[in-house]
Amino acid sequence: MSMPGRFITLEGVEGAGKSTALERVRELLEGTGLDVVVTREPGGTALGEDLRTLLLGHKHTGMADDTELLLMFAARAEHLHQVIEPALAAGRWVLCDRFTDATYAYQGGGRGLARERIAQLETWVQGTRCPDLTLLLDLPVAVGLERAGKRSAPDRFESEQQVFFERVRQAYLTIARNASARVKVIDAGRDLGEVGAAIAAEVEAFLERVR
Ligand code: T5A
Repeated sequence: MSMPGRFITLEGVEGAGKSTALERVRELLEGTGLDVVVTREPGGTALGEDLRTLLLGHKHTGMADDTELLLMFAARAEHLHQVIEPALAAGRWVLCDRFTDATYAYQGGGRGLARERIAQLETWVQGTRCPDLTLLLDLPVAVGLERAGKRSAPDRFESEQQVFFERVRQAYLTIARNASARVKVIDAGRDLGEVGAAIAAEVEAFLERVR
């Protein structure tokens, strides 16, 4: 009998190297013959990508924190209905660039919204669905911002001050401490080869566990 689909997410502060890591994880999974759906949040559907444009663009710079939170979950509801749940039900693996941990980190840690408020939406939108494995790429905020800054003009989140990202980072690390079976912290401050090797070790350990 074939294995059921699994849900893997990648998280980290700006410039942690998620895009690079995502490709590495995809290669590793596909290398073992798995059928992988690669997607991202906010986004992953036509409606979600439009919401992403509203969330990351500078057109609505002063949107209320609650609005931002609700738009994140609106995009997530669509993503779950259209992409994630159907793929998992069909036995495919879903590899997602950010998910609800990002909401706890950015809207919770960064913006200061109450954890309970986010948890209510999480239950409403996701039921019991949550990732089976999360790789958290951690590195000092200043290093990440420098890497991200070399790449493109800052989006609405990247325009925040360094202290915002310090809170985001600490929120992520708190999640990792409280959910250590699911969330694996990767030291992303090292060179690409070392980060890639650490990622491979975690993915291989996960494959061992679920097979
Ligand atoms: N958001 C998202 C919320 O607030 N709440 C939510 O619920 C969700 C889901 C968009 C934004 O939305 C927010 C968080 C975000 O601000 P995003 O598209 O994931 O999310 O935005 P970014 O964090 O900006 O993601 P990026 O893909 O742009 O950044 P990456 O993937 O972390 O960085 P990457 O891989 O492009 O690397 C950055 C640069 O560093 C180099 C790369 O070559 C690249 O140039 N690099 C390294 N250099 C040296 N050594 C290494 N080990 C390196 N690894 C990468």
